[in-house]
Amino acid sequence: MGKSFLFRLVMIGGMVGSLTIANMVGWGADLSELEEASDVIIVMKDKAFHVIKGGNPDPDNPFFFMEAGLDHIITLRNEDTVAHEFVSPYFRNVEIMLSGEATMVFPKFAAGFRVDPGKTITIRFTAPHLVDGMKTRQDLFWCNIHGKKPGAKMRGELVLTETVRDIP
Ligand SMILES: [Cu+2]
Repeated sequence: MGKSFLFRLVMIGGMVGSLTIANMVGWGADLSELEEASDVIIVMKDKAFHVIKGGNPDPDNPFFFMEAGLDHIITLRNEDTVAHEFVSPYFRNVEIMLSGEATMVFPKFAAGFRVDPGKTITIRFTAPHLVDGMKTRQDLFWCNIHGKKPGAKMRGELVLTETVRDIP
């Protein structure tokens, strides 16, 4: 695999309010290396999210964990024949670096990525700190095409926990 990536970032719905997704550059590593370095890997298949690393693999109840204040790498792989999205209110105020080919999407109160069939992307960001006294923070993530309605399959939860690992 080469070291160059195609970046196709398209703003849909316009930039709104406090959105600070920025600094979207590749960071020079191979996508497969990035996948290996990922603490969370999510496969989108059969119109469901399969969290195969870093969370619950059950597509009926997908969730994954992140630690507050630490760097995280998430790989998203679309193995379906239709495009899927990965959006969350969580990403509205997080600065994200993207590797791979995706379309940025900004549905109401959320932000995220649309990944075409057969494509893989990797995103890297620093998880925010928890507000004082909070042990965890939970946010929904969903596919805004197939998981918009409560009860739909393409909906899951992102769980931000207290920092457990040492910060170097
Ligand atoms: Cu979808």
